[in-house]
Order: sequence, then C-alpha cells, then structure tokens
Amino acid sequence: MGLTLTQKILEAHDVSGRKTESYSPGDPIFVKVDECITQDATGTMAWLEFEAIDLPEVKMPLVVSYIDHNTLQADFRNYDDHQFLRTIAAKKGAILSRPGNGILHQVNLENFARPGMIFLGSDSHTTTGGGVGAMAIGVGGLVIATSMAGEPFELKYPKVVKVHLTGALRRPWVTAMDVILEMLRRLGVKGGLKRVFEYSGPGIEKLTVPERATITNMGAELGATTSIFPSDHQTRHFLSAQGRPEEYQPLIPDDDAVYDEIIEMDLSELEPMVALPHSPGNVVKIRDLVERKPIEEILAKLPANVHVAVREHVSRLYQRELEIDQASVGSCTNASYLALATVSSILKGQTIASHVGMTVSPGSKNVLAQMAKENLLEHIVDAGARLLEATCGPCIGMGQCPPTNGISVRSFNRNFFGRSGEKSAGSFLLSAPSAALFAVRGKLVDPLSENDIHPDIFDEPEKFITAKNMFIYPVDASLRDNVKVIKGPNIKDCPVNEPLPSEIHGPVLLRTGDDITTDDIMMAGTKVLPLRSNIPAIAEFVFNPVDETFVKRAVEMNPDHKRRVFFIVGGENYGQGSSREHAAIAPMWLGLAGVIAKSVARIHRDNLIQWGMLPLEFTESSDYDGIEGGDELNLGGLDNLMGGTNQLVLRNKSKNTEIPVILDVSDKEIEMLKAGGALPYVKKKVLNRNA
Ligand code: MIC
Ligand code: SF4
Repeated sequence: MGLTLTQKILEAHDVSGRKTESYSPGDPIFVKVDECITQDATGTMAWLEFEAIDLPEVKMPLVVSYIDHNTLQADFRNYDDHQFLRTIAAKKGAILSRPGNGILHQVNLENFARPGMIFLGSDSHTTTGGGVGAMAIGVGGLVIATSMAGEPFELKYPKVVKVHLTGALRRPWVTAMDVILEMLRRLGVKGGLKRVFEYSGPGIEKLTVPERATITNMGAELGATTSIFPSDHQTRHFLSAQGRPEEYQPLIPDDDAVYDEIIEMDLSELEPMVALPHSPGNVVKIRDLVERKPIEEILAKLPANVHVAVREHVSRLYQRELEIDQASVGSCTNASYLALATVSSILKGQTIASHVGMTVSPGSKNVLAQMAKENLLEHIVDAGARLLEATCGPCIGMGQCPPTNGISVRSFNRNFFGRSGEKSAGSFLLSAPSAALFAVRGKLVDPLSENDIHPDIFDEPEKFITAKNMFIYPVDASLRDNVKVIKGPNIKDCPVNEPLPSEIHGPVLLRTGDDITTDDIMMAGTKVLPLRSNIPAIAEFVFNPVDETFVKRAVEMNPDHKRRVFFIVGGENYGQGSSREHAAIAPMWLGLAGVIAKSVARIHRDNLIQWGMLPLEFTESSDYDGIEGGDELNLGGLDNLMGGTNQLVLRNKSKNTEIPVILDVSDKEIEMLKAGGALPYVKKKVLNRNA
C-alpha cells in the first residue's frame, strides 16, 4: 500500500521504527524533531522552562528564537524580555532572530524550513512550514522546552485528508487566502480536528510556496494538527531563490496512497471570500455582502452560536453603506513578497479613502528589502498607507485598534472578539488585494467587478534578498560558560503544579459556551504582552474579555494560590486558537484543577496536561446542561488512571448527581499528570539520565 506525505514523514521520524500501517488514527506516536522555533510572547516562558530543566545546552539540531510579537519596547519590561532571550539563546546554543527581522513563520520559511523535516513551534501558525513540504506543528512552550531537552515529540496519529485542487485561481483578485477561507466555509473551526490536510492535484502546480504557506498557515483555524503540500518544482524554485538550492528534495505522496477523507475543490470556481466577526469560521462570499443579501440568509449558512455577533456587525456594515474605517495588510498569513507586491500595484497612483486608516506590515525584513529594491514601497506610502515594522503588529493587538463601532478589514487569520483591544468594532478577514482595494474605495466592493484598477500579476523573483545580519548565532560551545543570562525584574520563575492527588473537590468557577478561544482565556495586546514572563501579573487578566469578575472570585476563594481548587465547565472546542500556554499556566496559578468540556481543542488540551491539569470530556454532551456555575464537584479515582480512555465519575454534590466523564490520555501523559506536569516529569528523567 502506498503512503501519504504525512505517513512518509512520520515513518522517517518515528523513534520506535514502527511501520506506519501499524498505527490507527488516535494512537500515540513518538517522533524525532529536527527544529524548534519560539517567539518572544511564548518564548520567554519556554526558555524559563528549559532553564528549569537545567541542561547546559539544547539537544536539538536547530533552535531559532524569534522576536516578533512584542517589539515596541514601550517600557523596560519588553526590552528586558529581549535581553533575556538574546542571552539565553547565546548560552544554550540557539539562533536569535532580532526584532525587525520579521514574523517567525515567514522568516523560518525563508531561512530554515525544508521538505520532509518535522519542526515544532510555540505558536499555532507554525503550520506555515507545510508550504515547503515540512511537517510543522504548533505546540505549547513546555513541549518546546522538553523537545529542546531531547525528548521525542508525542502526537496522536492523525487522520489524513487529501484536498484535491483542480483549476486555477482567478488572479489577482482570487488568492490563496480565498482557498483557505473556502476550506473554513466548508468545514468550520472544528472541521480539522485530529487531521492533517494534504494538498494535491493539478491545481497546486501554479501555487507558489508563499501562497501554499498562506493555506497551511491558516489551516490552524480549522483546528488541524497541520497541513502540508508536496515538495515539487515550486519548492525547488523557492529554495533556490532563497539561496538554499541544496536543501531541495522532492517529496510527493505515492499514487496509491490511501486517505481517510477526500475533499475536492475547483480553484476556478472560487471568488473573493470574507470571514465575519468574530470567528475565522464565519465565511461568506464578499459578493453576498456587496449585494446586501438579507442577514437571515447569511446567518442560515453559519453556526447558531455566532449569530448575535454576525447580525450586529453585518447590520452595521449595511447601515453604513458598506463603508470601512480601517484596512490592515500583513501578518504571517499574507505578508509575503507576492501579497505585498500585488497590494503595491493596486495602490499605485491611487489614494486611500480619507476616512480609512491603512497599514501594511511586511512579513520579513527580506520582503521589505525586496520591495524597496523594486521600488514597490513608494506606491504604498504615496497612496497614504502607513508602513509598519516587519512584525505581528496589529494582528496581535500591538497597535491599530479599530475605532468605536469600527469596521476593519484585515488580511490576517484571526478576528476573535477583543483581540486588537476593540470592544465594539469588528474585524473582517480577507485577502490582501481585497483589503487594498477596499481601502481605496473606502468600502466593500466586488473585486471581480473592478474595472479601473488592473494590478500586475507578479512572479516570484529568481533570487530574493537573503541577508542574514538579523540573526545572532550562538557563541561557540567552549565559551558558553562565560555568557551571563540577563533577567530583568519582570522576569519571574515559572510556577509549577503539584503531584496529582487521588481526589479533587471544588466548585465550578465558570461555565462557558462553545468555541472559547485562548484569547478569551488570556487576552493579548499592549497591556498584557509585556507580562508574558510574569505569571502572577498576567494572571490578573484571566478570562477578562468573558467575565471580568473571574479573577476576583478566584483570588477570594484561593488567596494563597493553592493548586487545584476549582473547575471550569466548557462547551465544544474549548481553548481553540493560539498556542499560548499562559492560557493554561495563569489559570493553574489561580487554582484551576481541570476543565470539563464537550471537547477541548488540541493545543490547549496538551497545555493543560503539560501543566498538570485535567482536560475532561463529557461522555454525553447533554450532561453539560446538568452542571451550573457554582456547583460543588468531586472527582475521585485519580490514583487509578492509566494510559487510554479512562472513564471517571464526576459527582455533582450540589445537584446530587453523577456525571460520567472521559480522560483520554497516553501512558506518558499519565506519568506527566501524576508528576504535576511535564516540568517535574522531564526534570526527573534528566536527573536519572545524568545519574
Ligand atoms: C496568535 O496568533 O494568537 C499568537 C499570538 O501568535 C499565538 C501565540 C501567542 O499567544 O503568543 C499563537 O498563534 O499561538
Ligand atoms: Fe503573529 Fe498574528 Fe501570525 Fe500570531 S497570527 S504569529 S500574532 S502574525
């Protein structure tokens, strides 16, 4: 039987040497990792955790620490973080990417990602690497720390979905962003759970690596483990243009590979799409809005739990005759040379509407330099747009919050409520060309009916600017003892959990609805990002967008920050979105024992376990209705836990009922939970190894 790309890569990295056909979806598999990447917002914790494991250097061929999320240095705390990251990288043997070098996913794609490798990143959009034929997976910081300590990576054997693309994109107005938005329209934000999407078919032939990377990047919004493209002539061209021709290797699935599911998509039929506030899954055609389709008709295509927000924001858009306030191009999804060159060509000779604020952030310094070399930046700034640094910027709420009741169009991958600091505004996610066109017109129009602006269609350069001065390489191993790690006062040691007791009692401190994001649990933005290295301080913001009383209630019941004193009850897909483990560590610090949900999203589930908390799922979803906020719960039998599906009984003492719940964990995860999380678990292993 032939193998899929996923099977080929997993088999080549499986530390047990087992053949891929001996696995079924859901089985644990342990793989060797070729690279780890971190970014500042999750990286300071990951590096503090690695420090706590107490190894002299990373045990991994390649580690790159990026500074791209919070680069403003608005006060001493941010620069303190950067100094810590620079010095710990030098000491432990990692490459540092300076602030300004660009967004980790774009920069890693340009410089380090290669076909057939497995790499992990402490950021959910690490999946971008699939554009070059790598298996790239987003994980929590502690998984990075333990991988850097030489632990193989454990993942659940995924289902493999073939996405068979035919036809061709109607460039320049229909883009790779519309492909992934169409996937989200069809499958929703839960549609990719436990799956790897493998793109193939004649439609991929003309998709360049950066376009493929747009698709694999935003595959994270499907909840997928990752997404991947084969390595072919486009990959060869990209690697060679990036000055790395020797890293090309062809990698395609076997003709007779067997897939768990198949999706067909004709690229020629696609048209410009948009995701409505506040979920990347709320996808409709831009034309539906331009033609003012009745709101009920739009809502009928979307899940019920998003109707309130969509109704509010689409009604506002209609009342305002489709007028927008802000247009932002950039982010790790759409800030490649091709995306930005097209934007430049749209803006050439045009003027941004006077009521619109437009920003453009390049994905990397090399993209910026390439644009400068080709005189493409001048059209952007001449038109009245603001050119920002090559960082995450507005995407993570570091500036460019839209105005009150505002309408923002963004070429980004996430539009969660409050992500950019907005309270009443809404973000609409769409392609970079659509955002640029709307900035000029001042409102939404149908790009396919555009008659006046005829942007050029760009090809990838034969040779990109590939200056490497923005990387700082680690000092020679023999000199590392002399490197002093600098830690400012805002950098606090990371708290750890305690070993799992046999029984837990506690109230339900919060009961949430479906699709709670990690942004809901731990918001981003200018107020909070400087606190990523300080758990006691950042814990003040837990659940702030959802329930402003949460922290006060937690501290009142647990002033001494004891571990495992309360539970949270969640709906479907609890913890979707970003990889930020602060959404697990900060609740742990407040006293979270575990989450009981209809389902828990992959990275957040892993983060909970890594930090010694229980991700429990209802056996019957309807039992969610039998628990209210404030109910006193009791969970026993924890000393009998084993790898596999544990059936546990949760006693609701307030209602005098018993609720069956499931804890589905591997053998290793049980060991970690019992030890109080991955840190004590790995530390013990390292001590044993060194003894
Ligand atoms: C995001 O896009 O949400 C982030 C910010 O990049 C996160 C990581 C973080 O919270 O620092 C992610 O995607 O994992
Ligand atoms: Fe940065 Fe936004 Fe990409 Fe996250 S999604 S890595 S914040 S650009």
